[in-house]
Amino acid sequence: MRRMLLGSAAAAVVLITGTVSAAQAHDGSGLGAVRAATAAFHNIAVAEQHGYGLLADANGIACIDMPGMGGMGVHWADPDLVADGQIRARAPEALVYAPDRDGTLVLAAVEYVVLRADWDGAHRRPPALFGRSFDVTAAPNRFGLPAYYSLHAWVWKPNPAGRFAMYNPRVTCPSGSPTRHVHPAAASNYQDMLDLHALKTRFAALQRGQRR
Ligand SMILES: [Cu+2]
Repeated sequence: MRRMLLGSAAAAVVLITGTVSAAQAHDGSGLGAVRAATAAFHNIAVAEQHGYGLLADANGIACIDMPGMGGMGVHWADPDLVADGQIRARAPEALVYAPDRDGTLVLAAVEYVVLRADWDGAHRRPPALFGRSFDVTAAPNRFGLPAYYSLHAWVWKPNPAGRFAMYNPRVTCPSGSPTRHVHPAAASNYQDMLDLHALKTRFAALQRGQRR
């Protein structure tokens, strides 16, 4: 109980000061700030109010797993964040919810995503957060995306494979679960995000042209 009280006191300090350094003092890695920034998103409705939407792969599969490695779970992603070409610790591009025993989705991880072309066009080094370099997913991939960088951080559910591993052996996607496969119309997909991204890029180019 005492530990719990101390823990919530530290969380309150993070909320009050809102600084990354306070959070780093809290758990030594800056992950406390990520928890503080995403705590409200345990409620999926709140996440949706903040711009996150259910995401499926090119085949409409929502619960992402990899036989032998475990699962990620179901992603809610913010297309604006995916398309902005930036990485910010407290604004993850995706929230990852793992189905619990009765299929209820429980917030488990956050995921940072940036397209490789966007990042490499503006930086000399690949992206890193919390002292970890991002994973690279080549194209073609199940999401129909061009190559992208991503980093999972299992801030809400322990991952025996590692805090920043892509898959969590404790996450499974039950085959009968309604969250496993969704009707394409029910979820956005990365292609929509890319279309949005292309639109924004064109818009930015137009604005630059007008300023000249
Ligand atoms: Cu993921």
